[in-house]
Amino acid sequence: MTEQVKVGIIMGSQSDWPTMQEAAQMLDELGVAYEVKIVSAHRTPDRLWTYGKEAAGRGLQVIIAGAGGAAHLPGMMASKTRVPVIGVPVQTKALSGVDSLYSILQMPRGFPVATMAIGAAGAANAGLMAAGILALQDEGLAERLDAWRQALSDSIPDEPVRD
Ligand code: RP5
Repeated sequence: MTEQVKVGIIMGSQSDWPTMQEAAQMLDELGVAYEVKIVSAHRTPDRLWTYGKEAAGRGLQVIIAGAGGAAHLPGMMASKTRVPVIGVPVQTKALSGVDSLYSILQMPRGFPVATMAIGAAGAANAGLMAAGILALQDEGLAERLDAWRQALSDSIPDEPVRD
């Protein structure tokens, strides 16, 4: 039997993958099944519509959506599904990702997107956030996430290296 995929990682373009792979790697590390798709608010609006319409019925519990520039994907996805959407602002050349951040962050009341930091750290944190949500109902995952967090804390030295 194949494992139920509970996390959807979507992005506006192939060019977002180097950033969004950080979310995928985090889910790999924590043993969370996910799918990865290119879904663009502007270039494939019908795909966005269908993905959002079917998300809850397909058993998705969290959607991680990354986009850059006029980054409407996370917000539009949040408009189409009640499945929680975590937004990742992809860093851009022209405006360093502040454009992406503001596009994703400033949602109107009623349709929230949980917005992460710009770029790779934001994508990695999106993976951790998705895992944290799923861990509320998955003891094994909760233990793995606790262990991951502890290992990170343990890796931080008490004092800086002075050269
Ligand atoms: C957005 O436009 C994508 O999310 C991407 O970050 C940005 C640029 O896309 P490409 O022109 O690289 O395909 O829709």
